[in-house]
Order: sequence, then structure tokens, then C-alpha cells
Amino acid sequence: MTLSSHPIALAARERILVLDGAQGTMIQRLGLGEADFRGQRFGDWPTQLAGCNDLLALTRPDVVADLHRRYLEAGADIITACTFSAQRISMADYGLEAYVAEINRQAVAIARAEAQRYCTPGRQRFVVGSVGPTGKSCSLSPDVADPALRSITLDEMAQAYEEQIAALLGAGVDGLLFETFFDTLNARAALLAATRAMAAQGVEVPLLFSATVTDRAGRILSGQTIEAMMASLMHLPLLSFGLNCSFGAADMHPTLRTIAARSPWLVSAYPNAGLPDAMGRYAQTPEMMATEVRHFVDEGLVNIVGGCCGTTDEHIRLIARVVEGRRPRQPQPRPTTMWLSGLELTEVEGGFTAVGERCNVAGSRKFLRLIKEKNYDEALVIARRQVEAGAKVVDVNMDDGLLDARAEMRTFLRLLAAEPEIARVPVMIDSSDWEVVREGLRQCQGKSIVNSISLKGGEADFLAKAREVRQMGAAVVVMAFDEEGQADTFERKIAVCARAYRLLTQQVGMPPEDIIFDPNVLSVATGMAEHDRYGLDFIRATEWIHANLPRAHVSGGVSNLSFSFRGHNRVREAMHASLLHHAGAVGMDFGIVNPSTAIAYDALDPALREAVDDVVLARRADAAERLVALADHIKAEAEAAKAAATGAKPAPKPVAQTLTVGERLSLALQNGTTETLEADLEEARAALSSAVAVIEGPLMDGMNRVGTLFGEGRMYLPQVVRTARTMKRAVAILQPHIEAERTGGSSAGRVMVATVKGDVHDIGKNIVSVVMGCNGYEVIDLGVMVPADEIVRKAQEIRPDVIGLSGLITPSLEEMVKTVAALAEAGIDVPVMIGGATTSQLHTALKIAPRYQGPVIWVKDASQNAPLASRFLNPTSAADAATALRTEQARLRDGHAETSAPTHSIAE
Ligand code: THG
Repeated sequence: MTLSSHPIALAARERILVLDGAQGTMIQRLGLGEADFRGQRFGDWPTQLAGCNDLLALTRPDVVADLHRRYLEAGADIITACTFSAQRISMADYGLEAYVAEINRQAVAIARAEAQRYCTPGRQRFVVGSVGPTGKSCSLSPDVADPALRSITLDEMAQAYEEQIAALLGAGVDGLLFETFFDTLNARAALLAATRAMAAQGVEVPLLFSATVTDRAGRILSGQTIEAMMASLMHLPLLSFGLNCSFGAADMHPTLRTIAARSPWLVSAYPNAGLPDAMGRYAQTPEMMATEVRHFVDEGLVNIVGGCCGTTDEHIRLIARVVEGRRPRQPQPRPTTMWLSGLELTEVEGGFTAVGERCNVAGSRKFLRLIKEKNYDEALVIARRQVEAGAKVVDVNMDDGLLDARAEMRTFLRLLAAEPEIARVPVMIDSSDWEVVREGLRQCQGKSIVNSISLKGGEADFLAKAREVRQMGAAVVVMAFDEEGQADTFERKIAVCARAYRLLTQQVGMPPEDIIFDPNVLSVATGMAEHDRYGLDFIRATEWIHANLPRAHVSGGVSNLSFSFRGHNRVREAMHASLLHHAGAVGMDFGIVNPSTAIAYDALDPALREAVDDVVLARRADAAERLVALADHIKAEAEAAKAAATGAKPAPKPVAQTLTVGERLSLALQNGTTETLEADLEEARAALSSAVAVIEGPLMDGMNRVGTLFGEGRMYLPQVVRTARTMKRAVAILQPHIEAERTGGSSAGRVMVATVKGDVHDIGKNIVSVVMGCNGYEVIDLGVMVPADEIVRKAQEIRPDVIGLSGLITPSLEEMVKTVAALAEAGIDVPVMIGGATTSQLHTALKIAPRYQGPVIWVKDASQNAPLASRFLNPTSAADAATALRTEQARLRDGHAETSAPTHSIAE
């Protein structure tokens, strides 16, 4: 039986169904005493039990049965088992946790027996189990002074619900009524529990969901608007969604309209009998309330009506009369636009959605520092500024090897939730560690975006993660990676995205509007010709996805594009504007960007616009070089203008004639020029009396200078690569002399490089290979996603002089630790170089170096590999270099232990 043919669903198609009325206030009116709640069985129970209504199923079943009978008699189609608080979180107030299952079973049995007596061949009566919200909140802090505190977690709550729901299902309920929910995380817990319990028992029953709003603007207590809450539950096949409790019917009316206008589910409404007066008496007579419910029906808003606090069987009788023979509401079609939510609904329908990139420890030095210092107030300011600047989603990334990323994700998202101006918008949970993504999802009551999943770990892993995303009601970014690695050509990008689309829509049941493809924004103008088409291929892939994968979205990490121009923000922003303009025109509708620096394409200076378009669209072979020249020109002009403003004279350019030969060589490297190279090298070789000395002296000085300038953002990657080519040329010129001088081997050394397992990024590694190759090293590249055992095997086979491990994402750090440990295990001790975006000096010292007997050298950027390798391989400097490295790393470890270790006395 499918849910749409369930008897409740069938009955609801025919007519407006009547739900029963209040139990709590009816029980109150009966004036039961402590003795009634205790009965025989709980005669000597240590705590007071009066008020524990659900316990009456065990101690006064006659009272409970009588209530059901009254409502059935009055015309209720659906009666609710008295189990509103029958889970262990609420029962703990009375010490009755051990009775949860029994109470639920008994309550259902009582309701079922009564309902059975009123069933006729023409009319069924249904029993639903009541599942209340508990008195705790997963989204709100119990302590105003500590907004990151929670009295309960999603998992704990889901576990408690699963016990209750398993008992309800076991007792044979016709449906589950989740009622009075004021916090969408609580709702998520309850609905997850229902999904699990139903799967465990192999049954499926209709789920009826009812929220309670706290103000007339239609917000629930945890701050979400009702539409935001609907977005969070949109992945569920609910039978109905609606409102109960709150105020009286009149005050509920506007919010009910909002729901009815958009709900793909049936709509339910069971208000209170008006508002209680000072004595707790409800104001509305059955006639008054029935009149208001008639308005609901007249407007065609409802499919299920009933009563909440203060209602009696008389109220239900009149409501049943009002709805008799009336046409039920027709459900709206399920939205085909993407719905996201924070505290408010974000409906993505055309236009561009800017995702703020700055709350990313890997993408902002400032944010990283603030998180490390636990200065969350300032970190939240970064989030707020982005929203103010127009970010419609906030990306949060805590992937740093030295942070407890899971804890930081949890803390930061909880703190965000307490800032209404920020929490208004949905979050994008950005991590390459799945545990961190999960932790993020557990904190969000809104409908978030998971960033990201991919096929890099194969189909089974992809499908499992996608199902989890779906179960948590989130949307998802799919990166164009597969088992082969990062898709970097147009053909690969579209093939991977098409495959992912098919899997997600056909096997996971993911609506395509919840999928955001990221066809990889990779850095252009790196100085390597293989990267020239990265911008264009991204744009072409965007166009293809937009045209061929209906309703899916396209996004990209825009700032990745311009990494080569670090330090030159004007050029970087212009490149971003160009990509957004061209990709936006063909379907890119999301982008991870810095919203406060976004510049309009049309506002770009024409010369700059042409130069960046040339690069982004790969319009000419020398596009990168021309952009570098223009960037230098812009910078020089800005400096001149600044100097003019301050009255200072710009520093004179060095004139080649006045320089020493060493300085000339160094300058040639810096500028990437080769015209005077041959003559200068000859002169230097004569002066230093050895070719190797030229390399290790002036040329290395030049390389170091380049490294420093690059590090300071005063040189760009294409220039560094040009430098490497000059170096290669210089080495080639010197090569015959080196051969002649050399007594042994022919290469500077053998370097084995690999991107570690789990990581598909290889651009950094490839640059290192080029630069090392230029410096006379023999490079053996094992590729990407290389497991530790393979690295060990290859190292044993080819016996490299140095091993380079590369990785861009945080889990790679852990993999590097594993890899060096495996190398150590195999008795290998050659220097290991560690490089890549998330690696660091400190992490290398703290976590990697201690697991290896040889030197483990952190390398800041590609320009440093060659000089470092030579220092650690050259017999005259190797021992000193290793000692200095060990001393420095020990110092870093000690310093870190001092600043971060909690101090406890021995006695403690
Ligand atoms: N796709 C997806 N997610 C992503 C990316 C992507 N998340 C991370 C990243 N790429 C997008 N976010 C950023 C954030 C910052 C920068 C680049 C991409 C950046 N930061 C400056 C820099 O490194 O030069 C830092 C400046 C500073 O420290 O303030 O460029 O592609 N799905």
C-alpha cells in the first residue's frame, strides 16, 4: 500500500476530516486528584504525578476512553491517542522513563477499542499517535549568557522519539500526529525517528504535522517563519501540514493562508478556543469557534480541522457540522523552484544567489585567526557584513588541520542561529570532512546546502552521502570530481555532472532543483598553458548543464579563478566580474564570492576588461602575460599616485649597468628574462670558478627573492612560473659545465611527488614538478589520490632522494600523517616535503614530523621546493639543515603546548 492510497488519504480526498478536540484541558476540568494519577500501581511513587496526563492510560483508562468516546460521538474522524508527552524526555520529569513503551501501547489500545465501536461500513474512524515537541529545544540556548549551549542534541532527541514511535507503530496506529512543534530541529528529530522506526518495523503510516506559532506574524518560537519551516520539511512525504494551539482561529487565519497558498501537503488547523483569560478559561463558545472555522472552509484553506486547548466535544460537534458536505482544499503542486531557509524562506527563482565566502578558515586569514583565538563575536561580524553586503547564503568552512573542525562548526552555527539578521539566511556547510558536514546539519533548523559531495570516492559513497543529505532535508553542491579525479576539461566536467544528475534523480529521488553543480573554477593565468582554458571550460560546462540537466543549478568558487594574482585585488575582482558575467549569461546562478568587493562587469575599465576577458575566455595565447603587464602597470600607477600624494619620490629602478653580475642574474630570474643570461652566467662562472656555485649562489638567491616577493603578494604565479623557466634555461646553459665538474650522478636528485589519498587536487603538485624539473631534478609523479601503501611501494621501488606529499583539503593532513608513518614503518627516511593549501608549518611540526625519522619539511610555496631540496640533499649542508629543522619544530611544539594545553596540577 502506498501512502496516497492509505485510508486516511483516501477519506481526505472526499471530504474535510474532523480531528478530535482537547484532552489536556478536558482532563483538567474533570478535577482529577493525585490519587487518580497514581492509581493502585503508583501508590507509593516518590514524585508527584498529577498533571502527567499520559499516565492515565495506565491508571484511569476509563477516563481516557470516555474522552475518546465523546469526540467520536461528536463526529471526529480521527482521534488522538493520549501520548503527547509519552517519550523519555518529558517522562523524566516524573521519573517514569521506564514506562514509555507501555504507556504508548496502552493509550493506543484504549483509543483503538473506542474507534472500532464507531466504525461503520461507510465511515472509518482513525487512531493517530500524538507526538509532542517535549519541553526542550534543540535550537535555543537554555542560558542567555551562553548562546552556544543546548539542553539537548538532535541525536538524543531523535533517540527518545524513536522509542516512543516504535511503541506507537507496534500498537498499530493509523498515523502519527506531530503536534505543537515550535522548533524545527525538534521536528527534524521526531520525523527522523519516525522514518527510522517505520523502516525498522517495515511499516509506513501517514505523517501529520502541526506547528504552533507564537506571534501573529506567523513565527514559531525558535524564530522561523512558517514558510521557512515548510522549506525545512519539504523533502518529506507528509500527509498534512498545519497549525494547532497558538491563539484562537481568528489569529491563526493569516498564517493558515500563507500555508494554504503553498503547501503541497494537505492543510490542517485545530486552534484553541480563543485565548485563555486570567483564570485559564478559554473565551470561545462552540458557536463562536465554529463560525471562525467556517471562514477557513469558505476560503478553501483546510483539509483537516479540529480543536486544541479549551475545546470540548461540543466545539467538535459544531465544527463537524460546519464542514459537512464542504469541499476540501486542493493541494498545491510541489514547488519546482529551490527552497532554502534560515529563519526565513529563500526561494531561488531566477537571478543570482551570492554565497558569502568569508567565513572560511581556509579562505580568510582574519577569520582563521579569530576562530583560533575563539573571538566569535568578531567572527560573527564577518558573517553579518556579508549578509549586509548582499550575501543570500553564508558559506561556513572550518577545515584547518589545527582546529577541531567539528566542534568549531557546531559552535559557530549555534552562535549564528542566535543572530537574527544573520540567521535569516540559509547556511552552506562547507567541509571536505563528512563528519563535519554531519555535525553542521545537526545544528541547522533551516534548509541548508551541503558543500559538497562528489563521485571521487565512487558511486556507493556518493549515493550514501546524498541519501543522508536528503534525509536531513538539505540541498547539495556536487563537485565535478570522479574516481579519476578533478574534471578539468569541458568533456570531463559535463560527463561527471550528467552521471551525478542521473544517480541523484533516479536513485536517491533528489529533486533536481536541490542540486547545485560546481564544475570546478580553477586558477587561470598560472603561467602554465594547460590552465589557459580553465575559465572557458567552466563557462562552457555551465552552459551545457543549464541546457541539459533541467532545473539543476550551477555554482563555483569564483575567487579560486584568480589565485595567481594574490595581492592584486583590483585585477582579481576584475577577473571575478568577467567570469560572473560570462558564466552568468549562460546559467551560473550561484557563486561563492566576497560580496563586499563585487564589482560590476560594466563598471570595469575597458583596457582591464579586455585583458581579463582575454584570460577568462582564453582568447589569445599571450593573455596571461598581457594581464601581468597590465597588473604591474596598474600597481605602479597606484604607487606613483600614492607617492605624489605624500610628496615622496618613487624609488629609482635599478639600472642593469650599475649592478654586479650576481644582482643581474637575480633580476633576470625575477623578471623571467633570458636575453643577457648566457653572458652573465659565463661571467659568474668565471668569477665563482664553478657552475654549481653559480646555481647555489646568485641563482638560488634570485629564486629565494622571488619566493619572498610571491609570499608578500608582490609577484604573481605566472611570473613565478616564468622565473622557473628562466631558471631552467640557466641550468641548461650551465649543464655541460656541471657535468664536467661532477664526479657522480647526472641529476640534482630524484623527487617523487604525490597528492595523497582522498584528494584530487593536483595543480600545486604539478607546479612543484615543473619547478623541480627546471632545477635539474628528476621528477616522478604518482598522480592524485595515492594511498599510503602505494607511496611506500613506489618509494621502495624507485628509491627517491626526496618525497613530496601534496594535498589541498583538510582530511589530506590526516592522510599525510598516515603516509609518513607508513614510510617510517618501511624504514624509509629520506626528506619528505609537505605542501598544499591547508598544510602549515605548525601542523607539520605538531602532527606529521613526530611520526617520521627523517626530516619532514613544510614548504610554503612552489618556489621554495628547489632551494630546500638542495639544502637537505647537499652533503655539506644536509646535517645542519636537519638539525636546524628539528630544533625549530621542537620549539614550535613546545610553544604550542604552552599556549594551548589546559593546565592541571598533578593532584587534579
Ligand atoms: N567550490 C565549492 N566550495 C568552495 C570552493 C569551490 N569552497 C571554498 C572555496 N572554493 C571558495 N571560497 C574561497 C574563499 C576565499 C578565497 C577563495 C575561495 C580567497 N581568499 C583570499 C586568498 O586566498 O587570497 C584570502 C584573503 C584573506 O586572507 O583575507 O581568495 O570552488 N563548492
